[in-house]
Amino acid sequence: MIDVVEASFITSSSSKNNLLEEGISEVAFLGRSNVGKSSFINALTNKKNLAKKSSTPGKTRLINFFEVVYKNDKEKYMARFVDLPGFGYAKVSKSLQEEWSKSLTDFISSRVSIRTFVHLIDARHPFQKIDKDVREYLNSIKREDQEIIEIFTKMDKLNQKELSKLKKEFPSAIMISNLKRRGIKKANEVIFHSLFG
Ligand SMILES: Nc1nc2c(ncn2[C@@H]2O[C@H](COP(=O)(O)OP(=O)(O)O)[C@@H](O)[C@H]2O)c(=O)[nH]1
Ligand SMILES: [Mg+2]
Repeated sequence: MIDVVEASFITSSSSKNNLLEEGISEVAFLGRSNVGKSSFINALTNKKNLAKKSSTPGKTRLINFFEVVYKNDKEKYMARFVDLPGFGYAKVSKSLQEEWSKSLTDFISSRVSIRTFVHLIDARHPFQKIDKDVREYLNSIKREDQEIIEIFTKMDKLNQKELSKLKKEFPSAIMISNLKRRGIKKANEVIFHSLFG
């Protein structure tokens, strides 16, 4: 049994300046604005307001770092959650290149401490171009020691038929609902295992 027993905000920074020093294994969370990224970080850590649910204007381009302590039967494990700026807010989805600054892609591709990419996708819109671009981008930069985990959010918004269709299309994906707290335990375990084996 894996649990998050402690979680706290460390700092915000741009992708260029005042970056937190490397060292502790990190999970980088990415997804379109409004996909449920903040809610998911709160659900995983069992804290209502750790990641601000509605993004503060002006702060949305910042990277937020959180310290997280996992515990299993016997040991504690330190990790960090890295909340990356959301993308695809504009109605017309721009390309990743336009959305993400060079400094952000530099950060994502060069940060040694990132062990796991968690790519969040809205279960109601699984085939958006921007998510396809993110999938391709992550696969192109992924190192041997890194893992990509795709997680579909807002599964409570799908009916049984839509759910089974999604599961057929993405057999290995994890489905969650922050609202109903479905799939959160499983997600925590998969993320923990990607970090610590
Ligand atoms: N129905 C439903 N709504 C959700 C879920 N997760 C988040 N939301 C809602 O979606 C909106 C955006 O959530 P937020 O966590 O701020 O998304 P972010 O922009 O990706 O950080 C908020 O109104 C949340 O309450 C979910 O699993 N199910
Ligand atoms: Mg957010």
